[in-house]
Amino acid sequence: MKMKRLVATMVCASGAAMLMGAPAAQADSTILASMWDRGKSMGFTLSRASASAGKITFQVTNDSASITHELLVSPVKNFMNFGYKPDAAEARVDEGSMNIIEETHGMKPGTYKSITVDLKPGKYIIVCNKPGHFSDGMFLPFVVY
Ligand SMILES: [Cu+2]
Repeated sequence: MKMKRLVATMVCASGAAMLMGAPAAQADSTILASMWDRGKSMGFTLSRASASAGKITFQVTNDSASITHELLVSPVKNFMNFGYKPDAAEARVDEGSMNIIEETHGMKPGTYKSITVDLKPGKYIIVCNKPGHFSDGMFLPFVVY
């Protein structure tokens, strides 16, 4: 438990560093998304945690050395309760409960994919729904203004 909290803090710190280091000329509608895992922890690092409404491009890289990940964009009403239903047999979220807007599908380690979505203002969750990955914390909030 203590370990998990430490990892979450480290992820936030690296996310903030990336925000400060983002080139000024980069359009705010382009999000660089890294999918990673280290030992038992895994997650996303996004270049921005929010964007203006409209067309938003996620440039997704799987930076894992050995694990296939995916990026799903899912709208939620509330960051404290996503309203997701579990698919216990598959150890993941029941995708029928996620209102998925777009997804990369499984990406092998070292691969890159770009997806563009047209998002209205609201709250979204960026999720990897490979078995066990959501429960291991592989999701992040994303806000559209
Ligand atoms: Cu994953």
